[in-house]
Amino acid sequence: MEMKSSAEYGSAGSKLYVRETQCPYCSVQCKMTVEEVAGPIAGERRAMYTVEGVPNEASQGRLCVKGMNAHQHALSGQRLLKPLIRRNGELVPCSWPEAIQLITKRFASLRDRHGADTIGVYGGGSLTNETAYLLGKFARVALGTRYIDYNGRFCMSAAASAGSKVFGMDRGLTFRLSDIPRAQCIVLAGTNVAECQPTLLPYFNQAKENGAYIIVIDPRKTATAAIADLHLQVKPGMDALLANIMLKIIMEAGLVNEQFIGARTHGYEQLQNALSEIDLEEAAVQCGVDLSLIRQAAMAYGQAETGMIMTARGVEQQTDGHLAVRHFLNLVLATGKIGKPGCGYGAITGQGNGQGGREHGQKADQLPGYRSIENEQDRAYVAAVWGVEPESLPGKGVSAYEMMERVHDQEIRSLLVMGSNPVVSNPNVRLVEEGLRKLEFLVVADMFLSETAKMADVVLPVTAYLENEGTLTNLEGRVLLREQGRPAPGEARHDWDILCSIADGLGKAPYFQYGCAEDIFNELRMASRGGIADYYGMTYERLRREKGIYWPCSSLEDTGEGLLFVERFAHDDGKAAFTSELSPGWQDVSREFPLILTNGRVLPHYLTGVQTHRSPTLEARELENFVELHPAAAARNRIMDGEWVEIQSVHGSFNVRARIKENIREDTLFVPMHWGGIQNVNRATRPDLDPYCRMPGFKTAAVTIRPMRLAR
Ligand SMILES: Nc1nc2c(c(=O)[nH]1)N[C@H]1C(S)=C(S)[C@@H](COP(=O)(O)OP(=O)(O)OC[C@H]3O[C@@H](n4cnc5c(=O)[nH]c(N)nc54)[C@H](O)[C@@H]3O)O[C@H]1N2
Ligand SMILES: Nc1nc2c(c(=O)[nH]1)N[C@H]1C(S)=C(S)[C@@H](COP(=O)(O)OP(=O)(O)OC[C@H]3O[C@@H](n4cnc5c(=O)[nH]c(N)nc54)[C@H](O)[C@@H]3O)O[C@H]1N2
Ligand code: SF4
Ligand SMILES: [Mo]
Repeated sequence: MEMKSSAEYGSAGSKLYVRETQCPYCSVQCKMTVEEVAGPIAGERRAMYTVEGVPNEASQGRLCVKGMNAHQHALSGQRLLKPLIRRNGELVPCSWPEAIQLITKRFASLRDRHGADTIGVYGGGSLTNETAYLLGKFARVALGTRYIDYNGRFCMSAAASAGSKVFGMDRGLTFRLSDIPRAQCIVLAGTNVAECQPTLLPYFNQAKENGAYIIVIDPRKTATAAIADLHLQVKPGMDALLANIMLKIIMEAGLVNEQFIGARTHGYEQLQNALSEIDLEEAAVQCGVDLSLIRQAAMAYGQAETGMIMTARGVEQQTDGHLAVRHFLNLVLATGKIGKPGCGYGAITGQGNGQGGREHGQKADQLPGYRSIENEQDRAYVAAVWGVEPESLPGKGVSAYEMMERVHDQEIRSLLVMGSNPVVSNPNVRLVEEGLRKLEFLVVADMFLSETAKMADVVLPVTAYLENEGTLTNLEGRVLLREQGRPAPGEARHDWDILCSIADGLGKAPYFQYGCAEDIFNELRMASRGGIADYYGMTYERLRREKGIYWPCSSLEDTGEGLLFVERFAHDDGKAAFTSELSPGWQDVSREFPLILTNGRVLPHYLTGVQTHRSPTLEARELENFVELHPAAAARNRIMDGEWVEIQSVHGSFNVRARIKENIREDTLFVPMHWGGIQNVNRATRPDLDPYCRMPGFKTAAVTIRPMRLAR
């Protein structure tokens, strides 16, 4: 593997000077420089760094506190620098050849004894497109297993499947970020942009300055709700119904766009019939929102000349997440607010490569370019690119949580985890932990000894965002090249390089011959060519020069599409599909478990916190987990501000500190997801999945709460 010499990293001699990199965290993918301004002082380990935003189309030079401090984890003394292997119950350092030999021996033996499907692969949305692509190829070609899925199942699956069904294509935003200020009405449903994509907030403020009316739908008055003209404090899990109410009001007010509906959609009549059954008053009570407020929202969106609807995990991480998104898309289609400037739908993607990560084959049913592993033509095309027989490609596997169920049932006996911390981030983690303990062989590739890595038989140290090269696709569908900024520390290796070594050990070297990430990208271009997510027209050289290109991009001359669906949708007939199937809702609370537990994020931490807990500046902002609860709920449950509480569902319990706040509904508790162990909210989330996309119902669980001082 070739590394640049240190001199090329900047003019500051041995000091760290990364001319341009990209934030490793969220989907905006802000560009930045990192510079060491003072080296470690004798006797002290600390050095000082400045981080500056570099203008790119999305972030326009802004950074949030996470991006500004991301280098702290990458440069942390806790980085894994050597492979680790379990001996006599302890993880101890070993050499790379030893680690790779053991992995290939165990994988080969499992495959030969029990079949390739006893080995599972579990990826992540932080991986570059190159690694995500290679992981999919590795599972199908090197291992021959059907079992591969990734953490994006918990993130993007509801919106992705809804977009595919309704539009025939799934891309986070159907518009450019720069179109946001042109919208006259913006609906932000279950998305807390202010904390989760902070550098996007100025786009919304700009829209506000231009006179836009902003509606936020969230059970809490979040920092995002603070910029809204109207806040609908919906009961968790009721978004699908809320969207139906809004549409029925719009229909009754005659604000639908008949011309658009006739020319560009189908299924409207069935939808009208379905909605006729909804009683507005009753439905509003079920949603926990005054009908007059919903009416105000519906009229504002319906009457506006231009408008956008955006959803994120609040709407999507539900057992009806797929339908909930489709019902918001009904609103978009019925008013014809798509395919023109200032209009459209956006699923705000989550992880740095939440978008690209779902396009190139780490999903159970997918091949690169958004091709389907169940479609004969798609299989034949990709098999030809890979130089294998189509019949040799396995069929589709199962979703991330279902893989964990199969691990628990010992149908899957070995797992390779790359870029995820599933023992913290899965729902119902008690089952996941039990399952992982039963594995015969667990391999984890990570920068740190995460909670999952601690359980592994082999841990492989990987390079961080400053050290590897590759492309990532931001929430707009814009592909960005992140260049290598510094050499790998210790013996850390690139994810893709590790996959090639294991493939080599399994006798599949001829299919895994790459000298650098760019070689993999060039193969990805071919594999995605002609697919929905077509990257064929992009090259590293173009990405460098043009600073990012939207997909689809089918030729070297193609400049990519920023604004989608201007003339036609991506289905064969060019039309978009309305949805008339109403949501069954969720099981709701009970007398025994009377409160609704929802969850999500806070500004300074990222996902399971493996990275941000290792950044002193970020960690100092939130040291421990907490539950946000309303004063009335606190009083009813005899809870004082700041005290430790236990929250329990039928699936399990966890302990956190109480934070009493007026900003949340009385019937709802909110707990961040950034802590593992006893503070992990996922000890109480439920295993139920959306039947369409297998998204877990993270955002609703029926629970009780009580102070620890009253614990039995
Ligand atoms: N600081 C920070 N930023 C992040 C991340 C992070 O961990 N930390 N993670 C990144 C990733 S991977 C993702 S997926 C995104 C997630 O970005 P978001 O989806 O915006 O984040 P969440 O906090 O999970 O949920 C958003 C909001 O949904 C609300 N909510 C909860 N239940 C419901 C409901 O039933 N209906 C409605 N309408 N709203 C509900 C919550 O109160 C919360 O304010 O953020 C990305 N950015
Ligand atoms: N209750 C609840 N649970 C949730 C959610 C929620 O809202 N509520 N959100 C869900 C969502 S949207 C998501 S995206 C998931 C995320 O859940 P996880 O997949 O567990 O996410 P991370 O905490 O980012 O874990 C990523 C791991 O990969 C490592 N890593 C980072 N970059 C790389 C890399 O380039 N290569 C390798 N090999 N490793 C790397 C990190 O150090 C870390 O250990 O959580 C889901 N779980
Ligand atoms: S976390 Fe997101 S908004 Fe913040 S700097 Fe990183 S990419 Fe930008
Ligand atoms: Mo996510």
